Amino acid sequence: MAETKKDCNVALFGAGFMGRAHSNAYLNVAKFFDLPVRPVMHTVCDILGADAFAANWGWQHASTDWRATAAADEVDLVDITTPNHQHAPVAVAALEAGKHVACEKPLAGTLDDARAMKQAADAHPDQRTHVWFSYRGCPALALARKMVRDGKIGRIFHVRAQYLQDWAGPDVPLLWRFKGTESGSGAHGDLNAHIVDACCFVTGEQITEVCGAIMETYIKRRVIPESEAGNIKGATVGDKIEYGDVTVDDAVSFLARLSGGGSASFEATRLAAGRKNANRIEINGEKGSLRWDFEDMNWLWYYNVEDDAERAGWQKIMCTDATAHPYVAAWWPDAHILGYEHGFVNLASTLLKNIGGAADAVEVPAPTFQDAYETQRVLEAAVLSAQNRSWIDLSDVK
Ligand code: SOE
Repeated sequence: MAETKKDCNVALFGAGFMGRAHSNAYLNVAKFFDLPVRPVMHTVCDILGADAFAANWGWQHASTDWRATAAADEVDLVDITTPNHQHAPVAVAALEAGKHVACEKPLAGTLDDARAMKQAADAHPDQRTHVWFSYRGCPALALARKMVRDGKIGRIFHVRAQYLQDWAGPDVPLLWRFKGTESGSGAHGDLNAHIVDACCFVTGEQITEVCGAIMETYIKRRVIPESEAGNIKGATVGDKIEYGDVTVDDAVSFLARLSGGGSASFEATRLAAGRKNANRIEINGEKGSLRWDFEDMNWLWYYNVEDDAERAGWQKIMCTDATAHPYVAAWWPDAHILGYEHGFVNLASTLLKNIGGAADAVEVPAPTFQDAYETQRVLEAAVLSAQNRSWIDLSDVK
């Protein structure tokens, strides 16, 4: 007789693109992973209304009242996918109400908000926190982390990371992602957050200094939309054409020093024509190199300096072997490849194992609010470096 698992009632905040990705994860995670708790899709809360979203995805209730939902006695886990400026108020209220809290990246739009979320998590140590840096859920990136930890590339000399998209051309309306009061930053918090997390995740090192940052807004005004459909290409413009100022960056690049002494470079942009979701990282070590590109997410490239000259070259590893690659045992046979949505299902399994007291069964760590706060400090250091045209020591960014 299978034991009855405790329910974990989830309240999802935000019914947009990430709301869909997380709903898909909760719908599927218990079907593919053995979990200590049973996720229940209890309530979806969106101030613009979520009745149709709830019906489509199978949420039991829909609400527009975020305070009541965050405090509801029957809710165990609050999961935040709202625009960045709403992360802190919801997360702090939920932690103070005794909930576990998951939140989309970046942790917040500003370092002040991120700090408040971290401090609230510190004040409630028995409640789990989790940040959806979803690319940690890609088996190939998790394998890269394992290979570094196993010493396969030795001492790290360089990390080279880019996150290049091209969706933000001049015809894209003034979405929340272009408003500093709602997003905090543009490509920087949206995309550099991912590759800074990936750098620390794969190398196991921290960033200690930042310099040479360039931060730019190329498209300074955009047409004000009539509505935003919760996804990047869904906004509509009415008959009345008005323009508003863009108050965030379109692109930010910067250099950094790693705690192991190596150097790193980061580039994020939404204006790299032809690059659709080109999230890529390369790590060069004393004994070899690793490189990964999300647009080929199932492959990891590995170069071993110890290969003899006649066959030296990059090895292309298909990371779908259930006996060797993280998360894959839950899914399909070799080379029946995974996609973007699987990263969220994989991370949801980690979240629910942590909540259910099975942290020892977690194969790949997901970021806590503390980890994501460290990433937010790096983002802030890059902004300061760009504004002051200077080197910034992370010890000066709290
Ligand atoms: C838009 O840049 C976006 O949706 C990001 O916000 C996500 O984090 C990324 O996974 C895909 O692109």
